[in-house]
Amino acid sequence: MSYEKTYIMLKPDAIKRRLMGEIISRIEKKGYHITQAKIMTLDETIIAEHYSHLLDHPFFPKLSAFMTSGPVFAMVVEGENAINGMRQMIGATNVFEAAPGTIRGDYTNNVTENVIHGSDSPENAAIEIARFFG
Ligand code: IDP
Ligand code: MG
Repeated sequence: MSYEKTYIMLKPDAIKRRLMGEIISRIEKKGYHITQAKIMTLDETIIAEHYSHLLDHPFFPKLSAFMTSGPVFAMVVEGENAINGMRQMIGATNVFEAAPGTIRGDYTNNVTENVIHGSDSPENAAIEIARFFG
């Protein structure tokens, strides 16, 4: 176990549905620290970078349109095992397999509009924190 920083982003659906407070509260109650945060609107260029592993998928244009459709809430979340711990809290990418009690399991039934992003590895956490917080 090690003390880690991860990049967490509440997606435009979370902001539109006014779920920010509830989700931030769940992160805090777990014991993590939110050490940086900002609301921003992303453009297609940064989404193509952030989701470069998905550029060739047929759903990419829909994903990009969604992610640029309104503001996101970006955070650096810190704590013991924060990277994997947040992924556990977020739940599966396939929302139909996201367990009840996870954020996706509790708040969405839509494969694209799935409320929240969390870094999937220490390497990507460092890249994503640098990408969005400089
Ligand atoms: P993750 O968000 O759980 O890390 P990724 O595979 O990195 O999953 O996918 C990034 C985002 O792309 C997902 O969170 C979701 O918004 C969207 N996405 C992933 N797979 C699909 C799909 O099959 N159809 C539509 N959108 C998808
Ligand atoms: Mg991912």
